[in-house]
Amino acid sequence: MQDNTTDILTRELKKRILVLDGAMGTQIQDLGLSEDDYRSDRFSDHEGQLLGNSDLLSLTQPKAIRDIHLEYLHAGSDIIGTNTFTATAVSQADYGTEALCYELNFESARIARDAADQITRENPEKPRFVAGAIGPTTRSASLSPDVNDPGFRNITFDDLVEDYGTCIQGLVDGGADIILIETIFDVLNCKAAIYAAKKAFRASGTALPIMISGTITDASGRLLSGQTADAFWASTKHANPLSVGFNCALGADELRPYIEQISRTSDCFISAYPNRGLPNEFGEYDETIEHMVSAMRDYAESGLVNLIGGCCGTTPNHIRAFSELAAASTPHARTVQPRRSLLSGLEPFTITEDSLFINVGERTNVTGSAKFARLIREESYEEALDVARQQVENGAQIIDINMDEGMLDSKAAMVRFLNLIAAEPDICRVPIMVDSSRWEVIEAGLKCIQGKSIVNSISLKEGKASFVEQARACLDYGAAVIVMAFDENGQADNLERRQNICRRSYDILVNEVGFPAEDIIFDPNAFAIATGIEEHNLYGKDFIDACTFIKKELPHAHISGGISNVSFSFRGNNPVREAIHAVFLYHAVKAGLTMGIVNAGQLAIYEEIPVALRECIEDVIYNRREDATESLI
Ligand code: THG
Repeated sequence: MQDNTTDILTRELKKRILVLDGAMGTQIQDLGLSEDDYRSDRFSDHEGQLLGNSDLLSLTQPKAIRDIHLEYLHAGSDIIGTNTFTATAVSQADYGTEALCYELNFESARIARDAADQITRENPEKPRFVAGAIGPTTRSASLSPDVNDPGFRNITFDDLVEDYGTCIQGLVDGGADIILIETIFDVLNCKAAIYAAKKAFRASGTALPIMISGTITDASGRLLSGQTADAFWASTKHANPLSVGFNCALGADELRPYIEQISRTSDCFISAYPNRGLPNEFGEYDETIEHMVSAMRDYAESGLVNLIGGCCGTTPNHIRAFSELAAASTPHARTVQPRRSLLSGLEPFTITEDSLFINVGERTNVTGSAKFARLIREESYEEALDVARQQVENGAQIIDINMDEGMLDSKAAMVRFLNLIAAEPDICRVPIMVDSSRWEVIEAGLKCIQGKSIVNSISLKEGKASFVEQARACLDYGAAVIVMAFDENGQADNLERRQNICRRSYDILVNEVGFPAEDIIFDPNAFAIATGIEEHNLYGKDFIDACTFIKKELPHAHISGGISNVSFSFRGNNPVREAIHAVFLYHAVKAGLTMGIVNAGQLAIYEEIPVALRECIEDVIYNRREDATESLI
């Protein structure tokens, strides 16, 4: 039944523009209900006010809610949203009704289901659907409510997953056809909802389509948490949503550029259900229906949308007008996107097959920088943030963060630092690479980041089962992965093992886990060269040859390496180290290296390195002479 509904929905969406409903709040207000009406018999003894808890009406005034749904259905809504916008425990706690969460969602879905089914029976040619609405809550997982403590949070990802999980289960059990995550102002909250939905779908064996709708509340064109429309798409694409779009906010006129933007970058159906303009000083909406309809007509005529509806202030009359408009318009044709990795901080970052070399800043690593290690140990987080900021200023397009040190509580340090970074737009505009050899540290980090990050790293080190489990988790959190050439027998240290492990990892990820190949970044182990140990003589050449192999044999995957590792035996001699990095990069990039973890401020240029030195380094890298290392020294 459920799969069938999804098929029908998709078919309808290809054919025509579907109409959502309008505001529930405005309709409820018009009823002029009293405190006693909100309570009914069931909550007559409840302590504290219940007036204003509109989702509670699904339990106490179910007929009123059903009638509002019917009005919208009669006006032409194809999809109605459940009366559950604030039916999370976080929001219900304001009324002391948080224990009702499951029931509120279940009953609200049931009421909407009944109403939709009744109207579908009357006219089976126009099937009606129920979208289970998930609101943003009043709390924000990536913003601090305390201006004096930007790293503070009053809600965590885990809290939200649990809360949303209950809501989603109620909506699914009550008969919703779709999960609609709406009015998203903090994309980390949305990612928690996506995570909860995937978990709930797996547990119940029913996967409903997901619709995602953000809200852009200011003229800078960003969500409240700072992301642009494209970054928002990059961060939520892993939900594989049926639709993405925007609702609420400034009204149809102001929303248009962002709808246009996301219709170009995403590859799913596009939704738009704006407010009826901006409210006046009394909180009322004055914008005329004609005005809103003419703005929406422009959306439709420009081929931008597949789903239209109204948010705050809109009424069944709006929906009636939108239905006429929809019937006379052609739907947006989903944009076909090239295969590419879409990452994000506050801004999007795209990796394609022809991307130029990408700098990943290495300095925010307690094992790679004595200074950064000291700052973290001493809890000098302000200065530690400066290290990150300098990396970005010096050209790092992604920053690697590593807190793996025995003396540290790595998990706590990772969480603290990432929460602080989230308050620094000049740092968190770039994507983050969460670097740890401990999965629990990586997972704690992913729960703090609203953007699409890179996990550094996973591998077959502990066997296939945990590799698969971690890869699946990356899909649930929405992260790309670095896969190290490492298996049950250890780290690959020759070309053949590098090739075999990368291929085996790729096959498992792509064929068994369903991981998008463009979100896989192989690291074929950049080891120190010129160490004087004979077994190390091919380390440089094997890495480069492994790049050639990956590029050719493992389609769409990308390649990374820890470049400063290569020069480790020249520690203390920075000019030579930098020359080695430049020469090594020059050849590795030619062989297909996509990105390198580097000291972003200190990259020398191949052509500027004295020829004699350059040749010495090339002799070492390619193991061209017996005395290569000696002559370099
Ligand atoms: N692959 C992947 N991730 C990685 C690595 C890799 N993460 C960590 C590391 N290797 C890459 N990062 C660094 C960071 C710093 C240095 C080397 C690699 C480094 N630091 C100087 C030193 O130790 O001599 C500077 C010391 C200081 O400033 O105190 O060389 O390979 N996936």
